[in-house]
Amino acid sequence: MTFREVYGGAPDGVWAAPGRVNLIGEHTDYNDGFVLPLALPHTTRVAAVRRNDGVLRLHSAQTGGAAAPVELRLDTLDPAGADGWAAYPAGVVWALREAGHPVGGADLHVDSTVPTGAGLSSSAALEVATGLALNDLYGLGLDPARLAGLCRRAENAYVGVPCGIMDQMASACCTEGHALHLDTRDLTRRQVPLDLAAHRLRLLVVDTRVQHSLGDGAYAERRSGCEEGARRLGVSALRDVTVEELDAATARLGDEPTLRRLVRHVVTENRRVEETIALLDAGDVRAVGPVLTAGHASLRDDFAVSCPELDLAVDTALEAGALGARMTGGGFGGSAIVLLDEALTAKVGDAVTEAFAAAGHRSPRLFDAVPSAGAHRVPS
Ligand code: GAF
Repeated sequence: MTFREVYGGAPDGVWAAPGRVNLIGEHTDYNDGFVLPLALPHTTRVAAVRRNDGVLRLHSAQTGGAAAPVELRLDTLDPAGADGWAAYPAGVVWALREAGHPVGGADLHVDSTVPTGAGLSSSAALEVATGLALNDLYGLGLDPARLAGLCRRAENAYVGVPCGIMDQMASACCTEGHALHLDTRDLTRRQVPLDLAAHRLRLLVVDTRVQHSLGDGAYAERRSGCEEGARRLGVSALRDVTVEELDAATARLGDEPTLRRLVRHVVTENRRVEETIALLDAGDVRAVGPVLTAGHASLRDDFAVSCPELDLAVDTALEAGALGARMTGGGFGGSAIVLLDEALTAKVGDAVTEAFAAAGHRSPRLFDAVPSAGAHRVPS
């Protein structure tokens, strides 16, 4: 159903926010580290109308044709009652109001092409599109980074998922043709040109269709392990440990193999982001491949967030000639990315699809990650 079919009128506007893949820098954002995501062409669109009676109505084209919108009163919004997809936009309204922004109600209609549960930030896309719509409708004047921060707060405190800031910042701040180099400690950022076509390269996304969820405890466990590691090493975050200090640092963790591995992943992953940036700045995009693959090995062996389907996608792509491959996002399912010569696209894609069939896995979904625009108002 469209906005008009649900609410019986035209929206004041339509706002779009993209999903993302992360090129490198995984599980570094809640350690004050570096990340390098890019926005996908897939977006979540929020059509919205302002209302001033303290009522929030929410409807999604993805919820199987339910005719009636979810209706909530703003003065009763409460994290304890958050449930289902509506918790994300409701959480954004809650976070804006908690921060003192005068949001008085809205009718929202959501439609999305971002695959859900695929580790491609469909949640952040929904939050950021909602936040941008309210920012414009109520003239709040929030810049993209502040908006991303409030969307993250919605996810942490209202929905109850302890994510870092990468996904909301990627959705809000990426630009077409670039990856976003973000320092998650102070949110300084730089747009890094990523012209794959000029190098006859492609970045393929392999959605394994193993549903990934950050809410089931394994993500929170990794996060608190990292915080424990930082505490024991006497630093405010693992970002403060360098690769040169790593051996001494892990030795100090003593007989704690799990903690040592978590620390090693984060410290080496921050270095891999720096290496990738240096290669991109030097125009040596092909050389990024092995850095991605090393990142996958670290997530698989040290951080233990991969799964058989992600490993199969990565290994098969590399055997078929890809330059590099890794899981992307939080892990435990979701998607892998593959950097490859554009001439090898069909060969690598077919090899992965066949390997999944042979292993008895669901058929993966494959598509191109073209560095796309961040959140914006859709011209009417
Ligand atoms: C998920 C989280 F939402 C991000 O904050 C980040 O931690 C990522 O997993 C892992 O890099 O996407």
